[in-house]
Amino acid sequence: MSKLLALVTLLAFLAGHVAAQQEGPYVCFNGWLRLPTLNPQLCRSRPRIQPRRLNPRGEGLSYGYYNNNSTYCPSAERIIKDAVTKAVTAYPGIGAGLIRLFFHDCFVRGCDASVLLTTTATGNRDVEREGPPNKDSLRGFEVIDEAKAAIEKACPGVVSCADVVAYAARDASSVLSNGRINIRMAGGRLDGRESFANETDQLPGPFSNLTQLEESFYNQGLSSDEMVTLSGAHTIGRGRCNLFSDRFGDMDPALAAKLRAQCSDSNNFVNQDDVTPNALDKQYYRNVIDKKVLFNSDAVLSSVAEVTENANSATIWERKFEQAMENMGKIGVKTRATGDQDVEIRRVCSRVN
Ligand code: HEM
Ligand SMILES: *[C@@H]1O[C@H](CO)[C@@H](O)[C@H](O)[C@H]1NC(C)=O
Ligand SMILES: *[C@@H]1O[C@H](CO)[C@@H](O)[C@H](O)[C@H]1NC(C)=O
Ligand SMILES: *[C@@H]1O[C@H](CO)[C@@H](O)[C@H](O)[C@H]1NC(C)=O
Ligand SMILES: CC(=O)N[C@H]1CO[C@H](CO)[C@@H](O)[C@@H]1O
Repeated sequence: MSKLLALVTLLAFLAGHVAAQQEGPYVCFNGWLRLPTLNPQLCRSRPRIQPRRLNPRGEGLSYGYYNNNSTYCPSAERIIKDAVTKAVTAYPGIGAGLIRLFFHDCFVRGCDASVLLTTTATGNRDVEREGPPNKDSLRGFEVIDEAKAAIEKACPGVVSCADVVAYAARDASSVLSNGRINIRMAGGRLDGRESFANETDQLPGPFSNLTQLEESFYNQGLSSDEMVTLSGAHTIGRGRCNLFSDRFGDMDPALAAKLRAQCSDSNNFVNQDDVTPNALDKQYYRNVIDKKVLFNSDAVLSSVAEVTENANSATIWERKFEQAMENMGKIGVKTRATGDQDVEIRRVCSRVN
């Protein structure tokens, strides 16, 4: 009976997205849809586009970028840190939101704050925020906006929204790990002026298998180990029931029973880590081993050796997480050094200048 219910819910969920899917010729939100049988008419795979590894080493980024005289705004990092600390202390879920915002920004068009736009230079409103992985799911925008507004008062037109997102993810990681995770985040990103919902199909989804996860990170210039390391962020924040309600049978029975009860409405959210829900810690890896994770994309990691290693050593995972977050912040960045066209320092993060 409940299996039937789950199936009906799933099909209803699919129906919503299948319609959107037919619009673009090549778009297929593979990992975000669990198509009962993969229908090639609905879901033609993208032609193997060249992975956007335009600037893999983050050319043009530097530490303390806004302490430099040509881009001087020495209060910027402090303003962001204060805004993030205040918001995350009051409501830890916002910290999870900020860390995920950074990931979703960097994986689509590089870390250029394209995820924040509600309307673009070409007047497009079908922006990344409207894409299936983001809509009604991303959070933390108001913290970015608050920090940016304060920075604009202190030094107008100097600090990019892309850097605000990156620093906010760093600071949220520090707060949620109780100071154990300290990412050396470089600055110097410029903001993009375009954003498209269909490009969010670059993001791996909860139904992705191991090959698909590895491939999506590889396409961004990140290794399989970095994929496993960064997945550890699922030790905080929330997940929506309809993205895992087909998996109760594969979970730890006690947790499955608890989640079933919390999932009376398939649109409900539950904690990703039932053990230490608001701590950015290595508990995620223990949960993978114990079948206490929500998504298929988490469960498939159980075959990976690094999971055991991370589960057994906080410092090993914490140092790798710091490095991998820094590397994620280099994906496809546009900087003063790269000579990209159509970039700017946005005044308001949700719209182009
Ligand atoms: C490996 C592939 C990944 C997949 C398939 C994936 C998928 C998901 C899904 C489905 C959710 C729940 C969203 C919702 O129900 O609204 C989620 C939440 C989250 N993800 Fe991931 N994710 C991945 C990697 C990452 C990475 C690399 C990070 C950051 C380093 C990250 C950070 C988070 C956080 C913090 C949340 C909770 C957000 C909140 O509570 O607002 N994820 N992810
Ligand atoms: C994505 O959407 C944009 C604008 O809506 C469109 O021009 C583009 O062709 C689409 N891309 C794909 C791959 O469908
Ligand atoms: C400071 O700016 C100069 C000139 O743009 C640049 O060459 C230098 O690398 C910058 N230093 C830092 C730390 O950003
Ligand atoms: C992962 O999914 C892809 C696409 O559906 C499929 O071709 C592949 O065989 C799957 N790999 C594994 C290991 O299940
Ligand atoms: C790094 C650097 O050159 N800093 C200088 C920037 O400008 C201020 C005031 O103009 C100087 O005090 C700093 O030494």
